[in-house]
Amino acid sequence: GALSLGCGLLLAAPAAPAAPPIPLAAVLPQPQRLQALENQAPFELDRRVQVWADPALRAPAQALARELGLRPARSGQAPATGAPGRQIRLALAKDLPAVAGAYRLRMAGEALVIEAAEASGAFYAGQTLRQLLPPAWRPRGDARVRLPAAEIEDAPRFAWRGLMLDVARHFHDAARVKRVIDQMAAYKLNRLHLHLSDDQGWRVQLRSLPRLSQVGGRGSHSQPNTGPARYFSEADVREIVRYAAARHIEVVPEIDMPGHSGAAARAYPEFFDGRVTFNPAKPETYRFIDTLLGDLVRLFPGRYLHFGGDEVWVNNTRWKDMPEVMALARKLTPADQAPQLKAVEADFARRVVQLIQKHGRIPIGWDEVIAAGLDDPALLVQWWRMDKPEAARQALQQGQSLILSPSDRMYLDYAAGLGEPGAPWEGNTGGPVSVEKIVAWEPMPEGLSEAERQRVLGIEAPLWTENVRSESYLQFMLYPRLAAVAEVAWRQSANSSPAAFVKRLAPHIQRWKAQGLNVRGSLEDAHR
Ligand code: TNX
Repeated sequence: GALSLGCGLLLAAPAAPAAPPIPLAAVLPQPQRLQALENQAPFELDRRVQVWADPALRAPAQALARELGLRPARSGQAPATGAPGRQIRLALAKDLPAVAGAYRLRMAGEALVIEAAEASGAFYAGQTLRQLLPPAWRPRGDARVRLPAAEIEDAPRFAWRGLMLDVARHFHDAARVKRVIDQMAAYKLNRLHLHLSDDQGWRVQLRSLPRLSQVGGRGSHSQPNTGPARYFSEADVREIVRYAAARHIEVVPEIDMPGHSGAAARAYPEFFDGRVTFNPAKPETYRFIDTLLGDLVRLFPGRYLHFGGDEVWVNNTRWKDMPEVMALARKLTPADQAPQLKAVEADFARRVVQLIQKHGRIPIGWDEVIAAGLDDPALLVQWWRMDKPEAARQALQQGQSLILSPSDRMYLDYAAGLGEPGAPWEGNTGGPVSVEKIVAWEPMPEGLSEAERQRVLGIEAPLWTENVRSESYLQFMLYPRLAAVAEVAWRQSANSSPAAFVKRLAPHIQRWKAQGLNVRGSLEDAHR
């Protein structure tokens, strides 16, 4: 720091002590290769550092400059001669593994160099860098941080690194969702699956079917069908999608069908069974779904559309009491067999898959659709029933791709283990789900062919919200487990013990607390 005197003389003020960085070993998720450069000088980060970027990496460079509180990035190469001073440089590299998100970060002496083949890699390098900064660090005045000389080479294991948020049981608004996106980005997650509809609420405004949100948006799990309608407006959706995309996160909308559809049934009962399940026997039902999907794809620009397909039978459909549905069952079942509603379930799902494909999207369904008989290889299957591994295997054998969400490792609505409420039903399906249990998980099933392994796209952790109303409880359920989910999605293998992972978490918990998040640390936090 320098003190300017009236006569133009500059007097050096004693420099503020450098804040200690977070240890390299604490970076989460674990980078593929991380090496301290023992004999080289540290890189000092303060507000004078300049950011330079290849034009192709301008967006992540600007984001990084902003996040670090530095002046906007400049395009091109720093001047080779003269005294350019300390710099962060973002450059295109061609010698990195051909995996989206790969990057190299080298910091020593005067330069911190980030190399990537595309923007997401540079963005993730920036997230790694941010993690090394002390929790409440800001580049003001004399503040500086001395980063140890090091080289990191990194790339994700899985292309699908997801979090699902149930905004149907209890609505969580766009501002809340954006705060979750901030943390997903910090830990390099890249898919945000929004469970937009269920029995308790319909949470997205669709232009052609206004009653879905106006009527179906009323109520929640704790206050069924009462109170003002709560849902994302078109503007909310655009803002969430834009905010996520700027952080290399794709939003995956889910409309659950044919079961779990009670909210839509309140709005347009003519297409339903009188309760919570679509009427599969009416041609108008499919026109309704077609209209709904058309509006949805105009709002959500991503590649995927999740149509649910789970728990049709758990949810007590009235199909067997509906003559037109039984007639359809007879038509779909071989003549020598009793009419089967399972055939109706499969037929419904097939038609919805075709409609989704007509709208140019890749369909995703929960693993129940495999038992129902869907074998279209274009279908992406989200496996959650940990006690039904055969469904996951069958999907792979049918040439389908998989997202792994087994409830015993990935269900964040389950208690984390300290005796907080969690979900009353979790005992049957593998809960509670602790940080240790998540990171001890090797997600790739054994005995797969190479082709099958390629079709295991990754993992996703759902946060169902029957019991999650407030943002503080939402945070309690998400943190720190979100970092454990990210670890399993990104790391190449479980190369450290769960206990070691818990140690690496410590500075992250400190940072979350500094950010004001309700991190699960003690049972009392659950009840704030
Ligand atoms: C099962 S997982 C459901 C959800 C519940 C969840 C609660 C899935 C596809 N269906 O509707 O919220 O259990 O743990």
